[in-house]
Amino acid sequence: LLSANSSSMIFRNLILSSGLTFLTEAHDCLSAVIAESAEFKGLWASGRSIYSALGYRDASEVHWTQIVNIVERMVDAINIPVLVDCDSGLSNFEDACFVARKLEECGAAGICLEGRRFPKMNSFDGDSHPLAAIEDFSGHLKAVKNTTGPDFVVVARVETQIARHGLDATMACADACAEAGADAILIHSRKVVADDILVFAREWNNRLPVVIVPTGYYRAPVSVYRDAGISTVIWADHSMRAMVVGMREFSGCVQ
Ligand code: SPV
Ligand code: MG
Repeated sequence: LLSANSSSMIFRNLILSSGLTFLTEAHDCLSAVIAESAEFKGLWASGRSIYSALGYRDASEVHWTQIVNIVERMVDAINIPVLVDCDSGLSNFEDACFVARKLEECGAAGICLEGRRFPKMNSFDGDSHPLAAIEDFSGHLKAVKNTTGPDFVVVARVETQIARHGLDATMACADACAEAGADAILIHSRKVVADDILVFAREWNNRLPVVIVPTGYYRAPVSVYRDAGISTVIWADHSMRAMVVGMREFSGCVQ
């Protein structure tokens, strides 16, 4: 069993390393164990997949204590670091630091926080994506960094491209996240091609490691990410998708 400190340290080294790291989604203990045995170096505790498994929408409908319980079970069963999808904090601003600390205490290696208002909606749902003001988001990041230990990894997820705010807004948001002490930038896009991500990576020039989620643009070969200097790729909901397909096949409901 990894101690909370060493799992954060291992994860920190992974995202800072020059190679491309792949994290895959896990939503419970079993999917975490399977991913570890497939030799993934780390896991993404995906909000969307955890909520689906519990029968909720990806819209902040699950109480944060449930997330902490699930992450704790995953961490107990494996020896690889877990990055927890914390949406816009899993709670209101006042409680968000407390939630981050609880996740650190239960052995998560880090959390990802996105610049949205609570309650959030999934980036692939609908067309309206109201974001948090940059000062609120960076204040939130700063507060979480001040409450958690020095190795605990805080990934800032920039959603400006999801909200179609353009490159200037994206760079301004990423700058504010870096100044607030974020350890990496997750730049999200729902496009089917990787161009927005690649433009950002070029402009950003690895000021902090860049994390991506190629759910829409999965056809881009991974060599493109390597060449762009991307740090980490998250396969964000793939175990859940595989599970749904497998169960549908078994139960004969594939048409
Ligand atoms: C998740 O897996 O919950 C994510 C990634 O946040 S996405 O669904 O692509 O927004
Ligand atoms: Mg999510």
